[in-house]
Formats: sequence, C-alpha cells, structure tokens
Amino acid sequence: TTFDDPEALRKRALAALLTARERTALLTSCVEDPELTAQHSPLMSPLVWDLAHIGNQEELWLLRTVAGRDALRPDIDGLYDAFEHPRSERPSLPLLPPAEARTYAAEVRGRALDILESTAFEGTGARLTEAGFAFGMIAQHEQQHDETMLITHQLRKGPVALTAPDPIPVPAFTGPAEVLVPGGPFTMGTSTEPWALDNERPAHARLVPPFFIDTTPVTNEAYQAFIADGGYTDRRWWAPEGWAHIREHSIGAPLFWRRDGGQWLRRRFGATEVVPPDEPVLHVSWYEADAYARWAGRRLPSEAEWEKAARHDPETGRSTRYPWGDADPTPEHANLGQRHLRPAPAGSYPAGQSPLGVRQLIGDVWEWTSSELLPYPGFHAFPYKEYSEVFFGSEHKVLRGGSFAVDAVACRGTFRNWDYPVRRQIFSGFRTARDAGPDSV
Ligand code: AVJ
Ligand code: FE
Repeated sequence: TTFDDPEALRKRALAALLTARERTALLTSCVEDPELTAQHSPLMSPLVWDLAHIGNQEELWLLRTVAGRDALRPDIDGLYDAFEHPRSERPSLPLLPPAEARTYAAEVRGRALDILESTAFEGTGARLTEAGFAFGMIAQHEQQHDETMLITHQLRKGPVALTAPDPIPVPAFTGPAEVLVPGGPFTMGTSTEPWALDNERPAHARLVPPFFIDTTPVTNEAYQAFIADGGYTDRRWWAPEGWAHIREHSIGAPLFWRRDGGQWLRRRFGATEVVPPDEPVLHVSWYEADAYARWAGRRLPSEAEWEKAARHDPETGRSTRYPWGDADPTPEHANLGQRHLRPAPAGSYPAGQSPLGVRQLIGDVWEWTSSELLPYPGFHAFPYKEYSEVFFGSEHKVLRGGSFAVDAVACRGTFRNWDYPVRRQIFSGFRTARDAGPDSV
C-alpha cells in the first residue's frame, strides 16, 4: 500500500486538506454572510464559529505543535475552544466576522502547506508526524466540522442553498433481509491504519457469538409500519428514559417529518418532499432506533457486532479496512463525501458489500449501535484527551459507518462516532440484529 511510502502519504495529506477546504468554502459561501453569524439552532454553532475553529485547530496542531511556530492569533484561542463555551453561547461571543474568519483560516492554511512540504514523515520517532498523522488528523477534523456545518444547513430555515444530484436509481433490493455472521473471535480496532484516531486503537481480539444482522439499513417504509402500528404510543417498546423523552417533547416521527393528509412529508435542506419509502430512515434518536428494534422482535447490534459484520473476512479470518476489502472508497463503493444530499435506497452499492453480503455499512446513514463509548484495552489518549477520552462512559452511544455527509478521509471500518441517545439532528439511522443459536452456524 501507499502507507509505506512517505511521499505517497504526503500527496494523500495534501489532497485531503484541499478537498476539505473546498467543502468548507462551499458550506460557508452558499448563504449570505449574515446567515453565517446567525444561530440556526441552539444545538449548533454559528457557521462562522466552525470556520474559524477549523483554522484555530490547524494553527494549534500544525503551526504551533508540529512546526513550533509562535501563535498567529493567541487572543482568539479561548473563543474557539469547544470546552470553554457550549454551542448555545457561541453566537454571543465576539467571534471573528466572516471576512476575518476566512482570512485567518486561509493564512493558517498557507503556512500549513509549507510545513507539510518540509516535515519528515518517518524516522524521527515523533508519533505526531509519523506517516503524516497530524496532517491526516487535521483534514479529518475539518471534514468532521463540515458534516457539523451540513447539519446546521439542514436545521436552517429558508430557501434551498445547497444542491447535489441524487444517487443513481437502482433496481429494488431483492436479496435476503438478514445475514448470519458466524461466531468466533475477530480483530477489532487497528494498530496499522496510519490516520486512525486514538479511540480506534489498538487492534485487539474480540469474541463475538454468532448473530444475524440486517442486510441493509432499516428503511422509511419499515419505519412507517412501526409508526402506523402505534409504535410511539406503546410504552412496551421504549427504554424508560426514551419513553419519558418522547412524551415530554411530543415526538411521534423522525425529526423533520410532518404528516400531510395520508402521507409523510419531510423537510430536506430547505425543500419539502414525500418521504421516499426505499431510503434508509434518517434523523432518528438512539431511543427511536432501540424502540423500533424491540417492536420488530430484534435489537440493535453491539459495536463489536457491527465491526465484525463490516470487517471480518470469514475466508481469511482477517479484518479488512472496509467491508469490500482494503481499497480506499470510490463512488462505486459507498455514498460518502456529500456527493449526494441524501442516503441512497436500501440495497444500493453492491460493490461495497461485505464478504457475507451486508450492504451500505459505510456511507448513507450513521448507524446507532447498542454500545456505550468505551476505550479499547490498551487505549492511550493521543494527541489530546478532549478528542475522545473525556467522552468515555455511559452517556454516549456509539454510531458506526458514516453518512452521506462524511468524507472518505474520516470514514473507515474502525471509525467510531458517538452522541447522546436523544440526539437526532445528526445524519443517523440504524439496522437491527438478533442472536443466532449455536445450531444456526
Ligand atoms: C467525533 C463527531 C463526536 O463533532 O463533536 C470535532 C468530532 N471533535 N472537533 C464532534 C470533533 C473535535 C466530534 N465527533
Ligand atoms: Fe473541533
């Protein structure tokens, strides 16, 4: 692979940084400047905060830490420290106005590209720059905030600002509804993926008993059957805190859905459309996913089950980088990178399926798992505790696989995302699983 070649990794880092900046520019130029400073939802930062925060993190890690430069703007660090100010407070901070935020991010980037050219990727013993990790981390960080900004765009009221072609239509999926994943150990996490983040490490053996998992994510049509069957009014299906939450907030459908006569409509990036039956359900909370699964006589997969379904090759016993193998994602494999502004119909991307035939594990919708975000055995926070260590514990549930809004640089079979179980403004869906007795193997 190109991982052994520092010059190939340098090119990869340059391309990843440029791709991220192009996307950031689109997300912060497709609306007028006043919309960048406005708060579209108390759950989100103003877009102009994300823009300068992207620059500030890049300055902190590439300019100051990797290259040892003096601070360009030490005065603004506090404003863009995500732990100093919760999102709801950020609009009232003396943030850099849009033009200054753009100039700042561009100045940092100019210097970062010089540093990228002159930094040794190997042989220095410095973990931060080995295999270009710091540059890959910063490209991923920018892409993560690009996804956050896309969520802000989805929450924004007002006319359409973003457009993209729809996924190419595919024939309706006719394969089996579920797939048996045989029991036994598999390798979870990674010690070899050069830009894997700290919480994905190290590789370790996990024993996973046999289980069945849905071949595709749960569709809107299937989810509508749950609603029509009174799923939101039957306490039996709900975790107690989930039940309390949907009662208190009068939740009866995924976020952005509205009942109109005999049909469900949804708002999507400023337009209203009939909910497409064959697409994976989107904008559901962990509690909603958990309740649906119980109603269906099933359960959510654990994080280990999800990763085994996505990475375990029963033929070789190895864990691959992606369901389709070790090759980097292409547009034939998965719906990633905001190429489309929606998930593709369930059963799409046959080229991206796992050896056992599980589809759309990567891309389309983030998939809720039953697991809390916990460290793997041998975890070490790197390079900073605030990326993931401070979030370990029972408050957050893990999501896997990435959505249409995730770029390939920030998505792989080992990548771990997390959020509170009530959250649903994120691009979240799910698939279900069930135990398999030893006799089914
Ligand atoms: C890993 C997606 C939960 O957006 O809160 C961005 C990523 N961390 N800046 C988030 C992140 C610091 C993080 N998630
Ligand atoms: Fe951040």
